[in-house]
Amino acid sequence: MAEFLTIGEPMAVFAAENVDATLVDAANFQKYLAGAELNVAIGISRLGHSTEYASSVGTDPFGKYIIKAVSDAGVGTKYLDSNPDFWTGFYLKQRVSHGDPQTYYFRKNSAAANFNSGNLDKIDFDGLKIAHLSGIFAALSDNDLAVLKDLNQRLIQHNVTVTFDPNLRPALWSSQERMVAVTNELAKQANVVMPGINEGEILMGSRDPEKIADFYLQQSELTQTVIVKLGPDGALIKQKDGSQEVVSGFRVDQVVDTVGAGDGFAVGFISGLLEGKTLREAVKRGCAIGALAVMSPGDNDGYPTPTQLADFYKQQAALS
Ligand code: KDG
Repeated sequence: MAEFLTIGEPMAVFAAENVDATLVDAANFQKYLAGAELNVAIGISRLGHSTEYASSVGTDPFGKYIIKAVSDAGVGTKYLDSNPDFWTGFYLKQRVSHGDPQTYYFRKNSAAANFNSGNLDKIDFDGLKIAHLSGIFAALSDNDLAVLKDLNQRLIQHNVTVTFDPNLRPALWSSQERMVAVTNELAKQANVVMPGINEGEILMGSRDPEKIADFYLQQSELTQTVIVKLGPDGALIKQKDGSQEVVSGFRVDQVVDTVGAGDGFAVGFISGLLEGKTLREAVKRGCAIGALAVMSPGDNDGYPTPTQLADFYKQQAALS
């Protein structure tokens, strides 16, 4: 079995090439592979770890493209099936000169939103060390929320470390109240909770990173570590025993696209843990890969190989 597992919705993304054009006016688009949890699996695989990704696509051209691209990226496809009854999701993404781009989803009732819960029985938990779950899959359908909870319980039974990224996508939820309630409930079943500071504010009402961390540490026995992502300012790590530390981030010259930076952080953090790094080193790597991610137009194409990661650290050391 692989060291790492995740479950999510894979998509094709069409990223506009014209800078600052609206999605209505943009004329040229480049196709890339997307999906928050898949981004994490791709990044971890690129760093040399064995990964599996559970999901479902349609038998349409996007589904075929995704199966090929996932396999080309070295991510295991044992739990990625094709369902002829549903379409594969895709989305459009703006290219902006600053800030976050506008996005538009075509993913309602997709194959991934109809994930076959029987597929969970196929999962081999032997040797699995870390699984990454995110609020996006929970938002897709009641079916997927039940699947996510079931998988989470199986992971706990098999002593697999569970990392959880709220990944708030308001467009996918019926209401903000439901998004907040379900996301905070899911966080209780994770060993490591990784909200962004803006997400923390929506989820528990404060922008104070320490208060956000305390909220998640206090609401569950299982949660041992909370990492609050602070964007270019790095991240706060807080642990159950009360110890805490802020790890500084990296500055980049030119931000091309911010989508996928949070997943890049997860790539760095999780791969660091898989390699036996300290929490601090793993979070630092998360910050590095988050920074590398914003320099590329696709959602996961900026994630580094081990050599590219080492080069990035060298360049940053030379600058300081
Ligand atoms: O985190 C990046 C993802 O948001 C992107 O790849 C696709 O919107 C997306 C999603 O919901 O997975």
